[in-house]
Amino acid sequence: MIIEKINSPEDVQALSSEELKTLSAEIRDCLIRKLSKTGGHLGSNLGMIEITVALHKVFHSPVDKILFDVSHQCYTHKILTGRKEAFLEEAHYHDVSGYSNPAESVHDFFPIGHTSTAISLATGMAKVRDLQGGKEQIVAVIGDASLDGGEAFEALNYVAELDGPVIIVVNDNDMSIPENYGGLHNLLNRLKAQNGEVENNFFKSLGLEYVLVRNGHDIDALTEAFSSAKNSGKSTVIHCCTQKGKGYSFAEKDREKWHWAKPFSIESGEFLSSVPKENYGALVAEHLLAKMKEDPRVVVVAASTPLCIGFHEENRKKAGKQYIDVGIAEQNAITMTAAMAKAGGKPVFATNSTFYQRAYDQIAQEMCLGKCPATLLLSHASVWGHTNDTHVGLYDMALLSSIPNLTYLAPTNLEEYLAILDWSIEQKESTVAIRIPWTRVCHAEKAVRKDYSDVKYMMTEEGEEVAILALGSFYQLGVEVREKLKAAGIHASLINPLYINKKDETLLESLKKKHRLVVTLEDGILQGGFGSMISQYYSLDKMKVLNKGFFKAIPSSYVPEEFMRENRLLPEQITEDIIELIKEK
Ligand SMILES: Cc1ncc(C[n+]2csc(CCOP(=O)(O)OP(=O)(O)O)c2C)c(N)n1
Repeated sequence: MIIEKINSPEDVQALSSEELKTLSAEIRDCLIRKLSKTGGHLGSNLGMIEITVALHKVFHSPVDKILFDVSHQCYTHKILTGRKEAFLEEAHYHDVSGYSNPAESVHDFFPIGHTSTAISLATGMAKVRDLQGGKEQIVAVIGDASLDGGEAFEALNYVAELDGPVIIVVNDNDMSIPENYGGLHNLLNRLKAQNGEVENNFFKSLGLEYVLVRNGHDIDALTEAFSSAKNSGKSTVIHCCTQKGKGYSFAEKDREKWHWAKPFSIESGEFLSSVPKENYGALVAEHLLAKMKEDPRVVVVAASTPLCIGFHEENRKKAGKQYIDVGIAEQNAITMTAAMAKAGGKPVFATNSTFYQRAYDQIAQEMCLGKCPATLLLSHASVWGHTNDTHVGLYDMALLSSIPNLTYLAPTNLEEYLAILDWSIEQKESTVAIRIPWTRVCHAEKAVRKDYSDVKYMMTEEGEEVAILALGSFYQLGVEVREKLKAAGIHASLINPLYINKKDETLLESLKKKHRLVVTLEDGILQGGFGSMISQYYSLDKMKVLNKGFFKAIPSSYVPEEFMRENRLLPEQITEDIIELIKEK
């Protein structure tokens, strides 16, 4: 097999056109086989094989720099740059991460996982090249949907200022995770339909050359387009039309489902594990759809990740015009959401914790300064969410806690979650963010409150000496720790604080009567989070405070159980630490 002989891009450069085609077919088989065992970004990677092979045929990495946007589509690049064992041999499947990673190879330049960055990175590298009189090529590879992001637009704007060229390869598979939206996609579609010839080609009007490769799986056409752009010395957009999931029929048919696949049976196309029937995503979608039916002002806003709240295609259709997807454009999503709230709408924006980082300023300024009564839902905000360093959902509490006029709540079960959501949608005071619980679905033991305007923590078990404030997804951890302490003769109080960024001073004050240690448990980084707020509260008191959460250092990818152990967050470790502390007088 040719793939077995590929140890570096030079080996690709030595291959004939026919051999490159054979190599591509071998890579396709290899990716399907590996991903059927490990899961991963199957659809995006199957569509990128020929583009990547042609890039390494024409450009000389790592002197020429190939920069992948999101970098979720860089598996073929990894195979061609000395990491094939991680795709061919089961024992090595987990040797590489799913994104570009400079710790793995000199052919990877940035640890990247968020979208719309590649053109900006390319302009930065090109600027330094030009300052030093370098001649290397800088290539940004970006998906059609990732072009939506403001950062990509901003960088396209800057390209005209460069002395030397950058090459921008647009992999247009006509999909984001769900379908695409907006004028840019209309333009890409017109370009495809009209053989690259349209009036007012946006890329050309910005001063870039533009080339269409109608079949982005045709290695010869791709190598020709890449070589001419390279030789032209001009900044060029090469628009390559590809099929997401190319070569695996199930993935070609249902492109959304196969964007990221769980381990699956190659023959039947069935995923080997299923989502539990009862899950927070599906249940909240049902709830929101019912509210939308009753009230046309309720609008769900997505930024290309609607599945995080169960808005699959059927639900999107049911929601009709009350569902908006702005594309991968979190900043615009937040500002639009703020404006809708101001204009009398009842908008609910949802995405993953990690993607909110994009829009800190929009939340702080456009949304919260003006007290816009919008609802923000944060999913995957947990150690059990995404486990790659680019995607961890552990920073949001510190991030949002610093913003005035925002109430950030962490429900611990379904009934609490839906009650908070109902209250949030109807209240008119200011912005409310909700950290979606990231555990199996739990249910409330008692009726839950309807109004969350007053900051009230909930004492669920009253004890003495030790008080455990177990926040959100770590509430169950608090339950376990309390049980273990009980076995050791300590009857701790257990509290469900609910409010991540606000203090219930009445309750905190009352704890002083019977407790000498307060323990905070939070599913996020410690610095600037919930526990640090509680520590500050008691800073002038005798009360001891033990903050349990995560240190800021996050490994490039982690196994949750091990990561919990490293942070002394397993129930037995927390119990041990508590017992040790209360031994001291
Ligand atoms: C800032 C940000 N928002 C959302 C995501 C989630 N996400 C990952 S890939 C993707 C779709 C990318 O589509 P495209 O660029 O067209 O590449 P494709 O996967 O279709 O090849 C999205 C929305 C992300 N990684 N970063």
